[in-house]
Amino acid sequence: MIIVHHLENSRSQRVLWLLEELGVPYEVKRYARDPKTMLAPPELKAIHPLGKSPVITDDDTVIAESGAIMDYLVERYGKGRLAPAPGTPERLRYTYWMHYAEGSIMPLLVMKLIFSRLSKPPVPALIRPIGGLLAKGVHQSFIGPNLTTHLDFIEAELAKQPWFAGPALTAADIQMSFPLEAASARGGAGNGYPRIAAFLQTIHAMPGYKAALQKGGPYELLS
Ligand SMILES: N[C@@H](CCC(=O)N[C@@H](CS)C(=O)NCC(=O)O)C(=O)O
Repeated sequence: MIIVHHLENSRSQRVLWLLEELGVPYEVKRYARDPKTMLAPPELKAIHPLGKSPVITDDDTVIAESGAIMDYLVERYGKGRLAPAPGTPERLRYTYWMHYAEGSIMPLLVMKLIFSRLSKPPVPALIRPIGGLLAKGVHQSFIGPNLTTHLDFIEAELAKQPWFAGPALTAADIQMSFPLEAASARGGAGNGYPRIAAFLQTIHAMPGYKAALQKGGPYELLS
């Protein structure tokens, strides 16, 4: 039996969506974030030493890291679904986006989130103005321009085909759903990105996506 160790309001939501699309039975073990720090609870470290989510167990096998989890599930349970055939240009695009999501765009979005918190509790009130100035500087000089470059790139790619790897939904779209949702929640993907907005609207209406939301419980992205 597959168990998804699911941290609330997190990247692991997309693992539930993939499992719904694959139609594989699974169990969800839900973990709450620390309300002050928003970090994962220590219990997750008992599953994998990094204590992050997602992490899944499939009987005795423990798999961490979203991309590795996606690859494992598609290879083991996909029966050829949700991934383009090996050796095709679509497969190369699939591999690219599967890695890009966590390797390129998520670090920027995590930085955006962390810097935005420098001017809010639990940072002591006295230090918040300095934190705010620091955050503004880093945003203007690094995070903002880089995010714009990335979102412009994604918008242009979605103009070429409806899904990231080609004409049909694949696990790469499921992997990319989280950074796009995070960008949208963190104010990075506003009105200037109609194709990204349409992509999000399309996936949010999909039965598998909705079923995953039911399984995972309330889902509200940190912003
Ligand atoms: N690249 C990793 C990132 C894992 C990660 O940072 N997960 C976040 C959830 S969105 C987490 O566990 N945060 C809580 C914490 O750092 O304590 C993946 O995709 O699996």
